[in-house]
Amino acid sequence: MEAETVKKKRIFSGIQPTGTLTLGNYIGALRNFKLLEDEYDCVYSIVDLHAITVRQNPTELRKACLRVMSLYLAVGLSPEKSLLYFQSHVPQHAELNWVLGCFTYMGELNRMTQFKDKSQKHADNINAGLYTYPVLMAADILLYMSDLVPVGADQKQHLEISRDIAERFNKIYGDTFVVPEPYIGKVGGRVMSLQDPTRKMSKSDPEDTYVAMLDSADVIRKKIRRAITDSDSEVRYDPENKPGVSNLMSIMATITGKTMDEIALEYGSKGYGVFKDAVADCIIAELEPIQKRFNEIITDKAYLQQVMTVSAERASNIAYRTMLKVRRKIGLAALKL
Ligand code: ATP
Ligand code: LTN
Repeated sequence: MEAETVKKKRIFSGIQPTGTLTLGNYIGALRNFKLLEDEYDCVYSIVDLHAITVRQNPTELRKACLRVMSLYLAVGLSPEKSLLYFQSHVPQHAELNWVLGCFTYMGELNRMTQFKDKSQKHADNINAGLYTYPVLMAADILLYMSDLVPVGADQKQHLEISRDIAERFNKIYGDTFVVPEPYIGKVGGRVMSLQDPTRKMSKSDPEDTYVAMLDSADVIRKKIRRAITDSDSEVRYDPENKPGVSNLMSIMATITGKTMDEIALEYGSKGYGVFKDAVADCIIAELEPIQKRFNEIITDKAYLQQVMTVSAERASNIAYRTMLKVRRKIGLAALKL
């Protein structure tokens, strides 16, 4: 009997092309994208429509889009194995966004903590897109019948609303969407700010609060040395009382694969200076090869264009089929050309 080919489960995730990607984006998301690439059928988008929920400079946005695509490729994602494309190149994202918006309650959106945070940060531009951002995210995920969504811990609430929308739709119209599961790393799901380790590291905060994936070795070392710790000098994992040191330990643990106990044993009494240098060393060793590949890819515009075109076409085929099904289920008249 012929061996049965088992269909791989599907992954979807996305990163916004805003600012510069940080170590938080890498550890919480991009690194897992690569780790999961062989086991799953992966769709990785650059969610440019989400990016415009805050005001962007068009020239900067265009550059950031190509930077994120280059980083996808530089971490080793393969355009032969995975789809690497821009959200705006597949118009069905916006179409499904509208449909799902009609199945989302304002009460649900009112509870979203990211909306509350971003409204505070951008008080002069609290627009409707920022408010319905989670609906577009649900559309991204559900459009591809995704089983699993690798994200940082900050996106857990958005994943929950995506699941609720999928379940609600399925209940009304019968099985239509796959209800997605989040994939959040046990360690590294929330990398904290270097200057305020009680808040998540964020690319829209001041420079010294994050390590950028494209920072030079010198800058990385400087930022880690200046990271806020505590007045004690023991390297011990205790996120509540020692959030700064615990954050650096988590970073080291995800990159090196060492456990917290091993790190504590190795650096426990050596003092923060030695420990911080070791943390900087492992970040630099991890990012340097990525940066080298990035510098080659970013200048190869023809290659970038080819990857985004081929992937967008393949993504569109999947998205088109989902929308046919959705249109039929909700009772829109079929257009036969
Ligand atoms: P901003 O900081 O401007 O709000 P962001 O970095 O949170 O942007 P995205 O670029 O869309 O937003 O995030 C991409 C991925 O990186 C998401 O899966 C998100 O959960 C993850 N991520 C972002 N920051 C962190 C962090 N500090 N720790 C772990 N994962 C993170
Ligand atoms: N909201 C996410 C980015 C994002 C996303 C997605 C992540 C948009 N669509 C779909 C996973 C799946 C953020 O990190 N800010």
